[in-house]
Amino acid sequence: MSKETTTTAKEPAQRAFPAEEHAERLSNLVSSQPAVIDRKTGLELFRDMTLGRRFEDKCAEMYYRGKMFGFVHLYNGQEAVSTGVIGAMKLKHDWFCSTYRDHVHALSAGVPAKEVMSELFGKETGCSKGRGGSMHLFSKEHHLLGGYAFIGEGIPVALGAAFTSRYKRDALGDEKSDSVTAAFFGDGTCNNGQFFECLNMAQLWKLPIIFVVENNKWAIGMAHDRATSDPEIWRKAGAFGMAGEEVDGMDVLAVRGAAQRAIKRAREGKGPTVLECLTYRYRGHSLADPDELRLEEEKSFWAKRDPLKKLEKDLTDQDLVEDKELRGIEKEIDAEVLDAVEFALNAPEPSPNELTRYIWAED
Ligand SMILES: Cc1ncc(C[n+]2csc(CCOP(=O)(O)OP(=O)(O)O)c2C)c(N)n1
Ligand SMILES: [Mg+2]
Repeated sequence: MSKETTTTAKEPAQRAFPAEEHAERLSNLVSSQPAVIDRKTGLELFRDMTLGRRFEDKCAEMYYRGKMFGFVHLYNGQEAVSTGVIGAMKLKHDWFCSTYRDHVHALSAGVPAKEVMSELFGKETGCSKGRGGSMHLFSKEHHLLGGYAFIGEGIPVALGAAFTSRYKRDALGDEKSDSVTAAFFGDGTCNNGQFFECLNMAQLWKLPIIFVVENNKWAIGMAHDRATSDPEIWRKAGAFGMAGEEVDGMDVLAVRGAAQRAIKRAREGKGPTVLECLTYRYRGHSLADPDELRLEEEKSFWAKRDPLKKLEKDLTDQDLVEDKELRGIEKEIDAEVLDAVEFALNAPEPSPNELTRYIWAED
């Protein structure tokens, strides 16, 4: 007797546009138990998401004006994931690991906008002292384990941080060691071996880690469901006996609710979670990408689900905030982003005499 399993995934050709699969999944999503928030938290979430959005818009402007060099990958559209997950964690206590699309994760983790902007300008005042640039943001102070240009490269690094947290408590007897690590990466990255190897190790040792998959449907120009055997990435957790959850990644309260469940599980020593957030990037893969592959129909489907507008509606529907408060926050953020640009433009370049500095740790 043999057993057979079947997949429910449809053939890509049956769909009107590649991201239609997301639409089907979103409409079938089992109740995602969104986070319940108070007014203060609502304003913090709005502030963080607005900073993420406006910071990235300013980066695009600076890049096209020739102030920023190299590859720059923006996060517009995905803000609810960074804010939803990092905003539910303890800053400077928990750990975060990013990819080349790292500016907004750094901001959510508390790295000041002027330090992120300076880094993008290659200045000494940048969070990586101007040596990293857009894809390599690090901050020891803010527990940002880095942005990584190679896909999947950060996942084992994040696993190491989660292992350290457990080792300190279980082997070295530090009972206060309960930090959780969030590793962010994309749908395309989940087809790489490191993803599976790390899932195995994390579950074997019940490590306090959340594998946050930002499924934006595309890996550069490759549509997700053309590249993977089962497009529902959260289900792959099941192969390792691990918890997995899918969530509307355009809804910050839904992401926060799911993140809170995963964080609780991790802090209590119950192990890791794969959290798949269904989201979309509004811009091309990088600012060098003319973004000609994706259909207008698909883009407008996602534009209607804008995460900032969704949060604004939730906050005003619940009578938690007034419209003018939100407009006031936007003005403050615009000023903060402009300050960051001024600061970065006027900051010094790293000295050529210090070319090899920071290659090794200094103490
Ligand atoms: C190991 C490795 N292989 C290939 C590449 C080239 N590459 C850069 S981005 C990318 C797509 C990644 O897509 P995804 O993980 O979905 O992240 P997204 O860009 O959508 O945020 C690829 C294949 C790379 N950077 N590293
Ligand atoms: Mg992707």
